[in-house]
Amino acid sequence: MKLYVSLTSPFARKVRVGVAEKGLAERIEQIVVDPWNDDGTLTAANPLSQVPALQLDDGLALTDSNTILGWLDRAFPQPSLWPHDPQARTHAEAIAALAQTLLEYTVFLVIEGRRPAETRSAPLIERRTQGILRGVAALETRFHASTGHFHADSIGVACALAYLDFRQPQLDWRAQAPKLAEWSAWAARRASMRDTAPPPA
Ligand SMILES: N[C@@H](CCC(=O)N[C@@H](CS)C(=O)NCC(=O)O)C(=O)O
Repeated sequence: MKLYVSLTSPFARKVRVGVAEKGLAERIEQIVVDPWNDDGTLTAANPLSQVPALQLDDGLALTDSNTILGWLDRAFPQPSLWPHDPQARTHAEAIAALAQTLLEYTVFLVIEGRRPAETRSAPLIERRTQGILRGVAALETRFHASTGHFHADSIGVACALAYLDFRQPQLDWRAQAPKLAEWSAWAARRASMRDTAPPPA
């Protein structure tokens, strides 16, 4: 199996963390590509030129971090990325979805920030920024910040907060989320998170 990643993509990081948590590092070859400047390596697996993409041994390529994590959990059920209890699972899925949209909003700010200043949409930047801050505030009260496991919701939240620190360090999310700040410091020390931290810019 081949996993196409970039070392700065938070979506790819979610999958890399999942691979590490499941102890699959030896079974999945990770290929580092630049989705914005691809020589055809990535588009052969993912015609949409996005990471992460997982090429299975039978040739089928899976795209999208959640689809890939879902497949990994079915193909290698232990340790599970989700709680067994249906109610707990629904809650975890709600949190994972919040974290995913937080990531999407943050990536939007990064992409918008790379455009010439006069072409940026100030209202949309403001809308996404406020959305991020409300999303973090919601996680502060809704996320069951456990240190007893590292399920897919935890992976998503940890990657989303770390990506905010990486790309939007001026956004002081910790001021409104002290519990999350403490948990995020714990998550950052986990081997799977330490080993997938983006390289210094
Ligand atoms: N929904 C996808 C999003 C993947 C995504 O947007 N990846 C970015 C890297 S952070 C990418 O490859 N961007 C290149 C592009 O959109 O052209 C997921 O969860 O995996």
